[in-house]
Amino acid sequence: MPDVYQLQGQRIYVAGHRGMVGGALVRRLEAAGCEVLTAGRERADLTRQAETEALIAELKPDAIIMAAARVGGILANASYPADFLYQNLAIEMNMVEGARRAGVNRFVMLGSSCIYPKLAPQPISEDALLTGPLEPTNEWYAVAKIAGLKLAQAYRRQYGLHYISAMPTNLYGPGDNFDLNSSHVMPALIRKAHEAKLSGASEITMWGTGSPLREFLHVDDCADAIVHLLQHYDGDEHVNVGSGEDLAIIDLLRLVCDVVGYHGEIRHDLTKPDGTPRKLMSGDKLRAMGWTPKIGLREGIATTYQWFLAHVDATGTSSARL
Ligand code: GFB
Repeated sequence: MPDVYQLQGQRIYVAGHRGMVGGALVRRLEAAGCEVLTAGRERADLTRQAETEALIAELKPDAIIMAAARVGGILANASYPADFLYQNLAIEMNMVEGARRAGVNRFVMLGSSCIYPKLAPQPISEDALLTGPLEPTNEWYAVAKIAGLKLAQAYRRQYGLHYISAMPTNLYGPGDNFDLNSSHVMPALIRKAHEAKLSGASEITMWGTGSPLREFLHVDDCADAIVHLLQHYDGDEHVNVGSGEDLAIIDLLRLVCDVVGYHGEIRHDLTKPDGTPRKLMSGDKLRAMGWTPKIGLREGIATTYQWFLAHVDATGTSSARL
């Protein structure tokens, strides 16, 4: 595919560089020969308009990738609806308007597969957006992410800016949040299996029935796809970023236990929600642009477990990027 944007030597601001996705983007862009710009929360609180606009005016990047967000797993989403809606809307609005004011011509907005209706036909193609009711456990986050992609579209239409949006599936990898109350399922299961192995526990407890199906993508593949879009895509519609394969959560747990080396019984905590029954995205649009994922699920889990062993201490807090 022809390039719409040459990366080499470009100054690219990665918002949210301390998060799992932002960290992966920094690594990927540096490998591509970009000058990567970052700014921590101590320099600017991105939920504050004046601070965000001043930061972007000062950095004056050639492009921005928006990986800053309030994120979390199913329980965090359901427990903090106001935070997930307000903080994400504020960050998106401040970043997009700040970018326009500073004359930033290229911008990649990141969303999530939860933007689609709870019962969307599978695999979910981009045009399923806004065709039905959302999954209640994360509708607040989903509404904010839908607003984010609409902001990018609106700024393209009104101002002629090259703003695009990417919608990643459930991500995992180095730099993930391993806190059991706020994390997504993958880091939670890695940690639970590891701790069960260490303590010699006879059983491990997962949330819900284990029957929901989820698609997982390693964060390094996700960063690679986002950079691919920055280089090759300049369209109005958002683009799904996934692995193209899903599995039941119970099978994910079996796989994680196998990688970690834990062989106990599986128990279910049915007081915890299942969430949406299935959300496998269609990756046709991105594949047609010449991108495919490279990291298999077992391999990705194994390297993420190695990262967990090296960086997360006994209290579950990480020494890096969390
Ligand atoms: O990854 P997760 O928290 O979020 O949960 P979603 C996925 C599935 O794993 C649910 C089950 O069916 C959970 O009930 N699960 C089993 C567990 N054991 C555990 C556990 O120990 N911890 C966790 N967290 N889950 C999120 C959205 O939805 O997906 C976000 O809430 C975002 O907004 C993200 O869109 C991509 O996949 O259900």
